[in-house]
Amino acid sequence: MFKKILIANRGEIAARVMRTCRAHGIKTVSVYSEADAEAVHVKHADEAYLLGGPRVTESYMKIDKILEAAHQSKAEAIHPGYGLLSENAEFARRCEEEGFVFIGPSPEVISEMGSKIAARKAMEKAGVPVVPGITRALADAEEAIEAAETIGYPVMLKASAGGGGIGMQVVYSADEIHKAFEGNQKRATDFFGDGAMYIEKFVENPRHIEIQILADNSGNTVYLWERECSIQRRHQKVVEEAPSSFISEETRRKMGEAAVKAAKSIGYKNAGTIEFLVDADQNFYFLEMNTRLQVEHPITEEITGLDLVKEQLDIAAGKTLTFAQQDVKRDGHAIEVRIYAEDPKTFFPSPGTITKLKLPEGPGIRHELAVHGESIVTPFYDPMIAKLVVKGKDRDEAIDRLQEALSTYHIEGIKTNIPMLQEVAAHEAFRSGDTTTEFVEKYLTKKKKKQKQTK
Ligand code: MV4
Repeated sequence: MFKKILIANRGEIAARVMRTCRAHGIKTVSVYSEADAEAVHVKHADEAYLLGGPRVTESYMKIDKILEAAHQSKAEAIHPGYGLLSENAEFARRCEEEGFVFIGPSPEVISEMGSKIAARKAMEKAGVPVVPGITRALADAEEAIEAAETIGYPVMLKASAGGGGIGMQVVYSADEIHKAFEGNQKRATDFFGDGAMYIEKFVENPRHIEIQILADNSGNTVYLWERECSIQRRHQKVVEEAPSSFISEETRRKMGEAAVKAAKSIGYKNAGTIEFLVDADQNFYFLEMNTRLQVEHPITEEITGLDLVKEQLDIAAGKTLTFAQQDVKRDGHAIEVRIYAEDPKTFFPSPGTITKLKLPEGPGIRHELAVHGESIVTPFYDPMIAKLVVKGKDRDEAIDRLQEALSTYHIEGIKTNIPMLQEVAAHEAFRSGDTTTEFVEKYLTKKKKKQKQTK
């Protein structure tokens, strides 16, 4: 096992990775920006190296600076966390070239899954169901219209380099493609430096269900069940749960097996997630693969009893998985909510200084924190400051615990989205499991309007 690793990230995920390291006697090296000198990930590390200015482009995205810190500290491996450089194939390649183990899949696989067209192609080849659509870059609106006629409207125009909704639009007619194509292509070019566009049939009111997999270097690949992450706001996940209350045991097994097939076919190594859209009839379609540990990984840990970071470290160190598919447990129900420093009414980020932090405690409650009692929440980074993870013997108990925990969660000094999370947790549509991707639109925005009207 590694003696020392560098964590090329910040906030709660850096602290999370360090917790596992500490538990296993691995020394930790953190990197930080000028804005993060007092941050949790610096406090928790054995060593810390300043990268540069507060903006991520001056610090956490600086590959050369990070590798310099890795050399100086004599770290053996680098954990990229999520976001930032975690799905940057060049970073993974540079780590390897300079003699460090990148804790993740190969640069080739990161690159292949980073292109949604290449990923679709790989999945078609492997026999994993993809959304009906076309698997090549469209030159212009005319080509897109031609393709759309064969698929049938409505279709979704997507950027190959996309994700997170950028360069993506639903279109209902040739006329709309004419209007939408160039704008989305330009946005994709501006954002990703890649304007390749493709189209898929639009799946209406789907669920977003993803499968966690682990793959070692000896050819063993297992699935660790699913996470349902349908409740999102502007492509930002808000609530995630495991298991999904929607899919049948048969769909669960089929999706798990499809995910393993997907991972094996591309030579995937380490922890990864295969995202699927699931329609009302439980048909599932590959959407994309995330080649990193995800924000919502704790709910999988809660139901399986595994430490996913430990599994990542073991795999990266060349160890063989110590369990097979039939040994993977599934116990109880876990829910994660993301606590954002944002105004609950306008949804704008709410930076500031936390003056008081009082956390709920009790059975089935877990915290992943990016902040402490006197933290400064700067405007430079993702406004997610904490994750609250609850577990119960079943979904009802988990929701009860979530409601109780949210009602006693106390943060002073900044605004948070806790009121919105409480609204979700208390909603009968959430309790009944009507958790499609349209949840926020359908239940929360309308309710607000009604409240206004009755005032
Ligand atoms: C879709 C879709 C419907 N049909 N693709 C959103 C982010 C990006 N990764 C893919 N997304 C979607 N792709 C087809 N063919 C609907 C969405 C989508 C969505 C997906 C998961 C969770 C929330 C969502 C919210 C809006 C749209």
